[in-house]
Amino acid sequence: MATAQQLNTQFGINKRLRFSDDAPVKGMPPDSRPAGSLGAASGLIIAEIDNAQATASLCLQGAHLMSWRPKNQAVPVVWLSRDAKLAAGKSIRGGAPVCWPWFGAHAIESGFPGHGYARTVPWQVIESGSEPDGATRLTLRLVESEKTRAQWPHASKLDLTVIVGETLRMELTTENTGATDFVISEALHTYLQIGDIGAVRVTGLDGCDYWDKVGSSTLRKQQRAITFSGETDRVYINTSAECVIEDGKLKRRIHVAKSGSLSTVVWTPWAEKAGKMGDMGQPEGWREMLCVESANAIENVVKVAAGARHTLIVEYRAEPVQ
Ligand code: TA6
Repeated sequence: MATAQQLNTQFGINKRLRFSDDAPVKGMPPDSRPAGSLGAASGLIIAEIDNAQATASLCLQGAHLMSWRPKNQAVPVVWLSRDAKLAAGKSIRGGAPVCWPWFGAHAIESGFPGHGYARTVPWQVIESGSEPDGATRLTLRLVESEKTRAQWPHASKLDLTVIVGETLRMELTTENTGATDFVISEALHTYLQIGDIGAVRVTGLDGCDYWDKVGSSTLRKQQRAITFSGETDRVYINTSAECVIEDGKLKRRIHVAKSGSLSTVVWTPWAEKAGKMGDMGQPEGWREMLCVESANAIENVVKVAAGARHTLIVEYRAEPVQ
């Protein structure tokens, strides 16, 4: 794998895109760096983006965007747990984990990692650049190995392009490079930062069917906006709708617009589950995050024909509310 110095030579963009193995997480208060974020200790490399419009950080393992803060926002839009840990082969709590080539538990192998392996294996940088509007673009590709092929015996490529500016755009492209069709489920499992879970509502999914995963999985229909008063774990199906998180405490709206995705997952663990997870940040970090995930899951799995490509795209935008 390339070193930070080699990556800076090949893909760095002045001060706007730098690679390091010991980077503070941009957009997060200094005292909230993820535990173990001394990359040198973990051996992980982090890309830091700092342009006129925004700051962001991304761990090359998992192509895991960890934070994003537009410079017109005092508070980051993508949440990272204060207890997030950087460690080889381990998922990072917060940011935008890539769930692929399956979402949730593996359909057959209970020993395979939940949400697939993409978020815990090395990815390599394949391209970087600046957009005409000044946003910073970075594209990474999952590095296959015997381990990945043991869990996913299909010839494929997986690329993630992130475009960091006043909006955050993420494009996850699956290419079937083999001779037989395959089926994936997937998600950009993004943790968004909110003022307090009791002061937000999510609009855009009114009338949509969803699988309620709290307790036994039950099919229900959404009535009006989503508000939160307990553990909420829902997979909305057959919807390409844009969602809006309306944050009454931070006085902002976060727009989540997507294409190539027919499922939207809405999740908060609430107190008891958060306490068991142990890395949601003390004392009540879970109250300051809400997952709105752009996915293809359950009824919406995707068949990628031999030689074909499929791209899931999501764009986040934050705006103040008067
Ligand atoms: O997307 C919601 C969910 O599937 C929840 O059921 C919960 O398990 C969450 O993902 C977190 O999963 P993780 O493997 O990142 O701890």
